[in-house]
Amino acid sequence: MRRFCSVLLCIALVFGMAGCRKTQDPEPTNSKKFVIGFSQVGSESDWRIANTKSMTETFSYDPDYEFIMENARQKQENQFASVRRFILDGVDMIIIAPTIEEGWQTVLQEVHDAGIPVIIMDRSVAVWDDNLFLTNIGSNFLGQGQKAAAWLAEQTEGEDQVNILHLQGTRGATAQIMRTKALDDAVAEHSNWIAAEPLYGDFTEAKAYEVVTEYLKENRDIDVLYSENDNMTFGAMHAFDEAGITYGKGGQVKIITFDATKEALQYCMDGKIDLCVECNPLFGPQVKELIEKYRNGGQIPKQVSVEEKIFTSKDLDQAFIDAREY
Ligand code: GZL
Repeated sequence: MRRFCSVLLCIALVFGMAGCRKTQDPEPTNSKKFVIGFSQVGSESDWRIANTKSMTETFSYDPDYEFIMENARQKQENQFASVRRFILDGVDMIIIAPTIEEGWQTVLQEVHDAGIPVIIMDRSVAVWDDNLFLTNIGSNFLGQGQKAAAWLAEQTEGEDQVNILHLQGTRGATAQIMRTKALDDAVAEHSNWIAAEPLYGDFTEAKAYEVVTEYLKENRDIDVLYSENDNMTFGAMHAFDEAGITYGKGGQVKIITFDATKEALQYCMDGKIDLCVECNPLFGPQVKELIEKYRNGGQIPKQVSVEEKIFTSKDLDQAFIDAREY
């Protein structure tokens, strides 16, 4: 009998345990992830691709974060739609790389009213209340243009006339506004500098090739190309080649370009581009540092800039270029 009871007891225990297992609470999940909604300008340039890679690598592999990126394909209205979706999703933070500066007041006020913090990254926004965002992290675009102008002044000292072809990026983007301002200020200071009506290349290689090809049909008297990003420069170089216009070391046209991507640095070392002005896209880690500081209750500055340099062929060698991340 005793044996029978012990067997019954074992059976009861086994079923009890099973039942217990079935009713056992699920493992407690780890603490809630910090959800970031990121509205990116687009994929218009090598610079932008590198910037997206830096942000994605910084946040997507960190278990503490959920990173949602939406590509606006260079249209501000797509960014507004993304930001409003992020509000509805109840994200913990919104990061915006704005296509252009104007037009953000209303949607940033909506984000503010929803109590979601915002980081403005890369370019800036023109709003009358800078409490609508935590911080603006990006380059000193005016400083970049001023470095280029100072270099050009040195290179053209004593020349009677310097004819400048100005290739502008996306009109209204901070990078375009400030790189253009630097050139306009320098032209005003140098009576021998003549800048033709700027061409509009929208930071893309295809658009730059198109507008420069058209321009060269009527104008060939160019001494300098001031191109507001590398991809537009590559388009212009293609157009110069087809028109038989030489450039770089010993060529007709001095080329100044912004971003300093690997391909541009290679052209610079090979004597095809005269000056590369660095614009650093790799600030994912810096953005994460700012967010961690914010999450720990720290104060973060309203403006954070990134370190950048200028390069001519004498600053470059193959090992340096190969080691570059973008
Ligand atoms: C600069 C960035 C610009 C790059 C271009 O921070 O906004 O946009 O110079 C990119 O290559 O398209």
